[in-house]
Amino acid sequence: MAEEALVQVTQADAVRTLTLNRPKALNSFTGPMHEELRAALDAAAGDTGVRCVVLTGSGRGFCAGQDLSDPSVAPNLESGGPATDIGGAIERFYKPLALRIRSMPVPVVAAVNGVAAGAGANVALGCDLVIAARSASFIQAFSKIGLIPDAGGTWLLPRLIGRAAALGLMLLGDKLSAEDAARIGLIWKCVDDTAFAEEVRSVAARLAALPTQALADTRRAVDAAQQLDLAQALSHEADLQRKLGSAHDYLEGVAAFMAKRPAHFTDR
Ligand code: T3D
Repeated sequence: MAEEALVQVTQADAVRTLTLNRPKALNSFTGPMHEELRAALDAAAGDTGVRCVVLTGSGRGFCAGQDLSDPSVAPNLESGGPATDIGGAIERFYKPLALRIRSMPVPVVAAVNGVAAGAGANVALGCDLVIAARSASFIQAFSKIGLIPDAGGTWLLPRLIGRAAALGLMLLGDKLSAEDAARIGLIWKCVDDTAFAEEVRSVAARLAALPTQALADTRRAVDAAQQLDLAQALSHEADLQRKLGSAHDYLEGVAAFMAKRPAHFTDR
């Protein structure tokens, strides 16, 4: 019998959903799951029929971060010996994953269906929109096991919620409810569990119908602006706008506005 995929891939219209699928271990990351996720993201990036990606988890969790029982990263509890090179695992898996998500040519929605802990939380927070079910939660679990936040956490959290709140969450490692995550601006939205699937479907469909290149360039401009002064950011905006201004979607957007009809965006 074929082994079950560690990342399930489904498609509805132009929305591709990638579902982390190790529910018994709360979808925590192993090397093979990383490999499947990377391949699935690359495939979505290269498929012009995909205009939005949704990342979610199967079962009751979104992702509990690194699988701590994975011998390739766990310390040797019996001998008390050190772990293998954890930094190597980050360079090999988490860094490329965080950068892949951030450079996708389409918007990426994290649909956080349950607990998101450790690197699982930061992978979600690196997505463009984070929608969480009310029963979901976010935990910067790293300090509890003697590590620092990784998968981009130290970069993302201060930018999302400021240094004070970021350090509070990261040093104490407390569980943050989805409702509080939305209240402090860590995520886009918290929705009731009963409305969660429909909200994710509807937002993803809306994103898929919008001008894809402009959405990806909006993310690019926002990220670049973190490192630029105002004059540089204005120039970067001009460069991106120049490129978008000669694309089909701009022509279509303006034509649709003038004709008072819905726009049909197709650039990818
Ligand atoms: O190492 C490197 O490569 C560096 C990279 C590090 C990145 C990281 O992500 S470090 C942080 C790793 N994650 C954690 O420390 C979180 C560990 N998990 C938890 O604290 C809790 O499971 C949760 C708070 C997330 C959920 O708690 P709860 O009570 O709802 O569920 P549970 O009973 O703890 O977990 C359910 C099962 O999932 C359980 O297995 P069992 O007993 O039913 O067979 C548990 O062991 C398993 N599980 C949960 N998280 C992990 C895990 N198994 C392996 N690794 C996990 N991270």
